[in-house]
Amino acid sequence: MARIRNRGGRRRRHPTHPPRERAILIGVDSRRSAHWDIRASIEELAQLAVTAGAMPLARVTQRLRHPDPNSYVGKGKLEQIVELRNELSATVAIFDDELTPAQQRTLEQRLEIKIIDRTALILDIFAQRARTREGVVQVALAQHEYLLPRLAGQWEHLERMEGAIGSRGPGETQLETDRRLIRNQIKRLKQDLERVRTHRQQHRRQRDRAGIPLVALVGYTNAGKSTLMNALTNANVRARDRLFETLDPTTRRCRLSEEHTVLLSDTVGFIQKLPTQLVAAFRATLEELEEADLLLHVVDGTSPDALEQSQSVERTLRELGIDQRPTLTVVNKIDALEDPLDDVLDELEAGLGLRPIAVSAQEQVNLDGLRAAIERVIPTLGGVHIIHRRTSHAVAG
Ligand SMILES: Nc1nc2c(ncn2[C@@H]2O[C@H](COP(=O)(O)OP(=O)(O)OP(=O)(O)O)[C@@H](O)[C@H]2O)c(=O)[nH]1
Ligand SMILES: [Mg+2]
Repeated sequence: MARIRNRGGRRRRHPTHPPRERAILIGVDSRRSAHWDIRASIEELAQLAVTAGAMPLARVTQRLRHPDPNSYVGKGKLEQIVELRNELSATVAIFDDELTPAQQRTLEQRLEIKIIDRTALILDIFAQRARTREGVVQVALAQHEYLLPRLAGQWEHLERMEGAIGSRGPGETQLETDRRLIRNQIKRLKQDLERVRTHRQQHRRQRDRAGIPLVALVGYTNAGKSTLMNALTNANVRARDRLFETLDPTTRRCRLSEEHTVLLSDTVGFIQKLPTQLVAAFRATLEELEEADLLLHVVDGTSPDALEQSQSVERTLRELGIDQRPTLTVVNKIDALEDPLDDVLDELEAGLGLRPIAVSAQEQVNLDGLRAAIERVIPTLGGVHIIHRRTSHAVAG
């Protein structure tokens, strides 16, 4: 079943396949988003939209203290968006934050085109990408959790109308039926995941017996984790210039030298405003990270937002409770930097408290340096507070 769905997904996002959704992107520049420049955030939303198969035609931003609780943007802005919709024959409006059910309803009524928020967009991309049973189930769970509180919004006005003409019959309303179906579905999906998890734990126990250290790649989506994985092992993971190319984890042996071999694991990337439903649903996948002895935090050095991206990765690691894990920061794509390498490294060191190791996974630059750095850390793994700060004794091993 998963395979059929995947094929459908692939066909849907093929670039020559019409019709592509014509999208207006909308974001609010509020204090909440202080650490992200609104333009960077909307640019990323555009990438997400393209990845999901839409065509971004216009970007609308508004500076507000908070998003409007009723309509996300203000009244005047909403008028402008209606005009834009007409001018551009837009078919979808994509919002840069997760909308509340109330905002969603107002916007649907006012704009009369499909309303999608950042969370739904990311969920959609994940649904298109999921290949394994585990991936499919996790995404489906996240989508159902997202949908549940929004069902009320979809049906409320109908019910009220029905009530007004006194025609509501006995038994369950449509809303109650739908909610019950979704809740049952959520329950089933959770049971499925539990089975996957048990299987995974058994698998892990076997690996533990082998006593090989586990090194996990983490980082912002599109940073080059899979490319690095392929460069360090012969994993053959698909690496492409698209957000969330990788969903399912891959683990391979990685030979560092004559003496040392580690297991290297590549997994799903992170993004700012990562939907909480996804983090929760992907716990089973992310548990792989909890087992890791060392994290390699891969940063795309060519991104103007490299520091913001790596900080948002650190926030997610904190959320997952693995921010205290020994970590090496790896700045990737140094073959394509516009700024001097030292400037990039200095900025990240100042922001993260760690001097990164510079590599190019694609051009295989300084991979020996990276292997040597991992190797230096290995004897200290199993201890607690190793190379977390840049201490010379930690890397002197
Ligand atoms: N110039 C340059 N491009 C790179 C390098 N490493 C990766 N890339 C490119 O960056 C894009 C993303 O690479 P991936 O390896 O798929 O990135 P990822 O971190 O696995 O991304 P997700 O799985 O989507 O989270 C691809 O187009 C790669 O070819 C590098 O060292 N230099
Ligand atoms: Mg990847």
